[in-house]
Amino acid sequence: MARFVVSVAHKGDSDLLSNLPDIALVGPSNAGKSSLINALAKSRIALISNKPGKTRTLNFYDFNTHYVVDTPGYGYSHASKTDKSSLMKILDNYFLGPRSIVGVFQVVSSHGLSANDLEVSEYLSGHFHNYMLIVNKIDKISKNQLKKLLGSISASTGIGSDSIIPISAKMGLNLSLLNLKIREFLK
Ligand SMILES: Nc1nc2c(ncn2[C@@H]2O[C@H](COP(=O)(O)OP(=O)(O)O)[C@@H](O)[C@H]2O)c(=O)[nH]1
Ligand SMILES: [Mg+2]
Repeated sequence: MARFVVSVAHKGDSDLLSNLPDIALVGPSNAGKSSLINALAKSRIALISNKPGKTRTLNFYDFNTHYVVDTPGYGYSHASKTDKSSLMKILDNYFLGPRSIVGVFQVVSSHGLSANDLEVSEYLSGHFHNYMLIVNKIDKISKNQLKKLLGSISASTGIGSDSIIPISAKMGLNLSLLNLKIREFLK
């Protein structure tokens, strides 16, 4: 069973981690990263909050074969400037640091991509070939809206449709496809 391991705010904290590979979740606050971790774990190991901008640290969840890493939500508009830059520092240190990051999933909600999402997508797709975009909360839109949304995301990001995974963490939609991708990244 998956379990929460450690919240990493400073470099030294990561000494507690083993050298299992990381699957990283990146996304704006409120996209449903914590909900997705709970859905993958099939238990409530991650904190879900209605208040955006809660996660200020890297949270490592041990899934036995790998860690799933919850990163601080970017683009939280009410955060102060110093808060924002300290968040970016945490992300930078992580992405450029010693961890073996075998897969990166950017999680966005079914509202479509913000300018911030696009910027992050460009950065991540340029740095990681095992990068995919997860569109969460598809339970909130119709099949037709989803089809249009996927088309427009593909057009604006240049990400192929086979690298975009529509899911609902809440309803458990399409999680088996996501699990399959995670397995492929771990190979
Ligand atoms: N309708 C719907 N709501 C969701 C879904 N996933 C998450 N949420 C809700 O979105 C809010 C933010 O979720 P959370 O997992 O804390 O997002 P995080 O900030 O990215 O970790 C919560 O109120 C969740 O219940 C989903 O698939 N569908
Ligand atoms: Mg969260």
